[in-house]
Amino acid sequence: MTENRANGTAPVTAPQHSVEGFVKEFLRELHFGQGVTLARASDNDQYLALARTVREYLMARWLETLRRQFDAQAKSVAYLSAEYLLGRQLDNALIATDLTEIVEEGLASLGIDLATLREQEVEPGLGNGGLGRLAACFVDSLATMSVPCIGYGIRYEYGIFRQTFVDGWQVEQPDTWLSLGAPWEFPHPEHSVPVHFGGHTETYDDGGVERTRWVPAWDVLGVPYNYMVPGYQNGRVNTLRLWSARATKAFDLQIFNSGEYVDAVRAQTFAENISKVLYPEDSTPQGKELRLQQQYFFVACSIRDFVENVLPEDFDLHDLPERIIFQLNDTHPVIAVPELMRILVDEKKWDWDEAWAVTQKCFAYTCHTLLPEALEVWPVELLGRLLPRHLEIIYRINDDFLAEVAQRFPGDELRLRRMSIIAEHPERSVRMAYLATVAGAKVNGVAELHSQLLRDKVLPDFSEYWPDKFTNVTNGVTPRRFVRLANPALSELITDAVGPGWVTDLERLREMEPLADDAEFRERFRAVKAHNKDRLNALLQRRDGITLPADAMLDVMVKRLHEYKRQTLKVLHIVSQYERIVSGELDPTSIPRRVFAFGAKAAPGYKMAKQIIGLINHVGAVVNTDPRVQGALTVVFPPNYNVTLAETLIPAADLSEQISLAGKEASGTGNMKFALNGALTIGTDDGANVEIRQLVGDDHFFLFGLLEPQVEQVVAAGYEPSRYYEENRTLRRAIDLIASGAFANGDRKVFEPIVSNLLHEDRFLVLADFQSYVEAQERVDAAYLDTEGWTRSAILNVARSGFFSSDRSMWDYIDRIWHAQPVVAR
Ligand code: NBX
Repeated sequence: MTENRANGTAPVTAPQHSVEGFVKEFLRELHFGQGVTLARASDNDQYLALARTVREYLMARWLETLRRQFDAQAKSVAYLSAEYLLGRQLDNALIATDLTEIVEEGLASLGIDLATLREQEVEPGLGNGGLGRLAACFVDSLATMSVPCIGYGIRYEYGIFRQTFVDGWQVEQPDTWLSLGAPWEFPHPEHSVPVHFGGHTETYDDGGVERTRWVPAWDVLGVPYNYMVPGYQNGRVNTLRLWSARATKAFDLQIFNSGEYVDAVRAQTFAENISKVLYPEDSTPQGKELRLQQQYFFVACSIRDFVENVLPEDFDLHDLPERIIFQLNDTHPVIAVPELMRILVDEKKWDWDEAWAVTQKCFAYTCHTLLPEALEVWPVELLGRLLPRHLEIIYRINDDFLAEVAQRFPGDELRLRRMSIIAEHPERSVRMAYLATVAGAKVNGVAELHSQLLRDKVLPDFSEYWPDKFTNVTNGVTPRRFVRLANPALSELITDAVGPGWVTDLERLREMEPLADDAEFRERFRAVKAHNKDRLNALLQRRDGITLPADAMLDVMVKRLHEYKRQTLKVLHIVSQYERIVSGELDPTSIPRRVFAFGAKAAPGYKMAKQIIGLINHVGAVVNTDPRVQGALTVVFPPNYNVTLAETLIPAADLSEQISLAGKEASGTGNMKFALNGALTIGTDDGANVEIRQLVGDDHFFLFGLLEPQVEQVVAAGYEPSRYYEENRTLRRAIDLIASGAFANGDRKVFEPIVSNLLHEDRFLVLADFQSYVEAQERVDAAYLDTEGWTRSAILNVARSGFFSSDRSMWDYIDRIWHAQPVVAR
């Protein structure tokens, strides 16, 4: 090591962990970082200076973590995910460093309110929903568990769109999260990585060996932006490395030299488009060329980065499986498989079999869906045009694989066709889930039921072929963000009950169980809920001008808008309650007052989903203002549901709606967040609901609906939704009311597509489950009237949900898939 570098190991120290220490650093950042005096500083100046100050407290830990991990030569997890739905960074950094009180006091001494600065931060919404949020929870847990992990992804300039409503209909606005400054990121343009596209392949003679090389047509640069992933009060900070696309110099100059200045600039824009925007479809991939460019772009950068910058210089790549596991978050990064093969075979000049043996040990694949239309396929034509060498490699992988299958199942042509990575119809394309399954050392689903269905329904031939490859890891959520940060009042109550250790050892919540029978504790628990409702009310008033009625049950359904999730079922229930009230059948004073809260973004091109949003808002406009309802039913739909809103909404909820058709929701993770915050669930036997119900107990969960095998039977028997309409009077009246135009100023056409879809198609059996849902809602009403009983159930939900910590998920991945280790001190 050079003298210079040795000097570089001198300790980096954090600012003093005290009010004075903080204030001094904060003012320094304000003066020298922002270039303003306190007297003239805007809220944004103050926020940026605060963020940079907090960053300083993390810096020494970050550098130390890197040093330790390098010294330990430990196995790292490289989490490859096209999405990270991070949420705001400031509060998370404050709890990780235990600085909240110091900062609050220090700012107050300068006449600044921390809460105001908090509101300045625009959350990085670099994901669509569950899959992206899961990635964020996982990197949080690994940092907290001191497990070496690099999260790799894309630094989208525009994250998930900002949703607004115009007359109740969704209108999308660009998410300009970077526009007021990005204090949490560390760009490293000096570590940029070139990524190539297009062109052709050719063979050449390499000293008697015939080899292939790729002659690409164009390239871009990937610029890494590092983000801190602080562990919770453990001195660790892991790294999230997101790639941003820049035009390469060569690319510029070539055109520039020809005097075409404008074209050169345009070309630059073209290259930079790659990381411009997150695709907002969360379940029906659009097969767009730019999306495939995004996928290859970030995995090519990530593999190159790991091999060249993270591993020591003289590292023997034959030992790669001892140092890395690339976890594929769904199929989005699976092009990494042929990329690693290309590096080993074409660049390092290894034998194919030697390369394949290593590659197969370096990847594992997590599937997040059961919907056939959500399984990614890329047309061969497109893949071959963009990545010709990768397509050849995929063909070779497929040929070798099918030859193996043919040996084990001689003459079974149909099986070969079913298992081929290449589909022939409707057009020749690459099935990315099959490629991931063939290449991955392990394949996992995200809840017990999902993993079972994945084996039995989605990949049955593969699970027969490799029974040991398939495993389950039930999802989890980070208790730091979703309890400690989002619900300070409950956190205090829990800490009083079981001590502070629960934040990193969530099974400790069990120790609260006996307190469910303690009347005083229940009283305190209710006070926490009431406080959280006040907090939500204040936020919604400020944010959207929405006022919640006092003393109402808060019934919440927040998640992406999708037909399989069945927001429509909840709307039908609301409409039917409304209809029964106005027709005199139901006395509104006989049921608990309820607020029905929705939060959901629809993919911009998903017409039916947007219709459903319109319906919810229009039903709300009528129900909320009809005096006959006497305030018994209130519908609220704050726009732009995101992580930040979730953090205030979920802790206030009494009832959690998890009502997908059985066999369609892979896991769900919102369901876990609600249970951990003391909401009771009304839900189907789907995804992780199954495990939630098993853990919290039947008496504390409102189950309804067909079970997965029954769904299959109903569908196989030829499902006719109109029969349910004809036979169920309550249902018929609700649908008729919608069809009558009652929620569209008498215009029958507006919601006709929804009505006709329900009556004639109803792919997700909304009508079949309606009666069962209504009955479960009646049980909810009755249970809510028993205040003490309800509180008891809510406390037991919290106490028994420790299993759903993402720390536990991470231990399961380590145990079943990764075989990595925490790097412990010294
Ligand atoms: O992943 C979700 C599932 O629907 C949930 O059941 C599950 O809990 C969660 C985490 O495992 N899937 C999801 O969020 N998918 C996407 O967001 C998505 C995004 C882009 C895309 C396909 C799916 N092309």
